[in-house]
Amino acid sequence: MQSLMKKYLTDEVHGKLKNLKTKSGYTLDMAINSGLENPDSSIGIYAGDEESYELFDDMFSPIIEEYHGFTKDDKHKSSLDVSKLKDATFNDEHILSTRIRVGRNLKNFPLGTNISKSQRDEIESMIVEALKSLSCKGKYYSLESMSEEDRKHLIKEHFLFKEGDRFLKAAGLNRDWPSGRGIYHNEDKTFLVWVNEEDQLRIISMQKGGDIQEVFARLVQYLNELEQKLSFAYSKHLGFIASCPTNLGTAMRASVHVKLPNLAKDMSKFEEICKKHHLQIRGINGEHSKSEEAIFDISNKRRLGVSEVECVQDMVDGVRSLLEAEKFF
Ligand code: ADP
Ligand code: CIR
Repeated sequence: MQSLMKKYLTDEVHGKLKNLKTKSGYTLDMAINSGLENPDSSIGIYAGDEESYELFDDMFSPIIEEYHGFTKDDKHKSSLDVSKLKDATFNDEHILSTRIRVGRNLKNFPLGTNISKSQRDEIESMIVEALKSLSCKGKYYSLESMSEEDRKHLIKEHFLFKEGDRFLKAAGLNRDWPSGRGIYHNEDKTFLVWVNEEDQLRIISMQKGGDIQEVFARLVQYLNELEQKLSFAYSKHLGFIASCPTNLGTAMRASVHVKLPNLAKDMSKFEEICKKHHLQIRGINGEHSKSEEAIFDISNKRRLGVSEVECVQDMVDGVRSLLEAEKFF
């Protein structure tokens, strides 16, 4: 598989961009390092700051267009109106759990790929302060002071990010690990915030079963509360700014863990339904992992040029089609 970075990095584009540097000191070589070091990358490029998307536009634009179907003339849109979501409560034993996350980064800071240790620590403090204002009861756990046993348990239960992802490492995102990183969660772990992983914030709502409506409503409620305290990097054209171009726009990934033993036997049919509904298939432990016991992580693929409601609706409609195909296999 060829990454989108390799597909669009022509000699001409490389020659034009190779000597440019953003104000925070990010270069094209830094942006493409993850894809060069990891030939199995699907995308292979990361931004260092909001300016990277403008300065290295010749590189980012075609990738953004191919991944999201979003052109330079398109406009991003937003809607967090939970009441607009249709038929989003499943009562089906095939759906084991639901998770919706958005990525966010703070305005006026470089992204995690190009941040200094002191900036990362400052961001952690700002986020921890903002989390104290949430109306839910929760606590922040710094990764530095967490026991190895607790960390492994949280990862196994799908609550915490893994360490040492080679794609993120080559993008500069694991520097000074584990300093400045951590996780906030409420008592029953249905609302969580990852701090300083791939993006400075990953804001997550999750629970067992298929009540996607409830998961979305919870996310929107606490996201609105956090927005009262923190200013997030946002551009009119690209929406919320993220390190990886696949996360621009809504920065939303709405997923279910769903058991599909019949469809697992016919991957081309499975993939055809996913393509029709703009869905991505991941494994049981997230990106770059494998499916186990025919359980798949199914999520919306498009995040830019579509609203948050549309992202979730893509997933809801696609999952309904998959469940029907599974039943009448
Ligand atoms: P992200 O979703 O932030 O892009 P990953 O794909 O690495 O990153 O997933 C992060 C974690 O969330 C992984 O442990 C993954 O298994 C878990 N996860 C994703 N979707 C679900 C879901 N619907 N139910 C339970 N856990 C999930
Ligand atoms: C890659 O290029 O494979 C990694 N940097 C992850 C890219 C984003 N993930 C995705 O859309 N599957």
